[in-house]
Amino acid sequence: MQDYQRAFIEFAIERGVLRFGEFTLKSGRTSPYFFNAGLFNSGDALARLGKYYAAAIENAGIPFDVLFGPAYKGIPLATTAAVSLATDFQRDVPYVFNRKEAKAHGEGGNLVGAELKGRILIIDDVITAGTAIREVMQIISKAGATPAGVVIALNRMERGQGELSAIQEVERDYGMPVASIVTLNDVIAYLQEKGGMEPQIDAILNYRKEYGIEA
Ligand code: OMP
Repeated sequence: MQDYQRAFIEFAIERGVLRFGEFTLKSGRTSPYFFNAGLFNSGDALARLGKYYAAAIENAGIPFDVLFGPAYKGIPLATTAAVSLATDFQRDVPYVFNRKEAKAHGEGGNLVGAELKGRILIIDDVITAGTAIREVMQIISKAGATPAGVVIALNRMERGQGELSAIQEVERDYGMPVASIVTLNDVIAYLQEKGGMEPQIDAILNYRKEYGIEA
């Protein structure tokens, strides 16, 4: 684990974004932890979050032309990542987001920002079973753009339809890489390093046995 990844986990726990307990997921699974990116809910938190996304984008080295933030949660994520790429990494890249309802007046359509064309890097929060990201892929293919990859905050490392993880299935089906700031393995390693979190670690390991992949 790199220093920025450890710092990110600490930051997420500090902000209450990463929590331990009992949570029902979109997929219906009952999880002993939850990552709520909406709780990065102040100017400072968002600025710091952007730096972590930008570091993960740089680290992943995925060639792309435009950042895309899927509505709603992806919008501030892509925005703050774009700001950090410009200010911390001297890379001024265009970004675009969608609205969920098409607008018939004014500029019209349901895309705001740069044109959704070329190689698109999607910025999102979490992938569990891969349902949300598959919906996003339809927006990109409808626009005639090329998916370059996805960067998320947390890879929960959960199984998809078969033996592969949901993320590996997305990578296979769309022919693009999915990178993350941290993975569940990083979270487990962090908790083990920190100590005093054995019940939470046990619950996560049990959950991983049922829904997770080992890799
Ligand atoms: P999938 O569509 O199953 O991949 O779930 C991903 C979505 O679930 C995310 O975009 C979130 O809206 C939500 N989610 C979280 O935000 N944090 C989590 O830790 C887990 C989930 C989830 O419900 O699986």
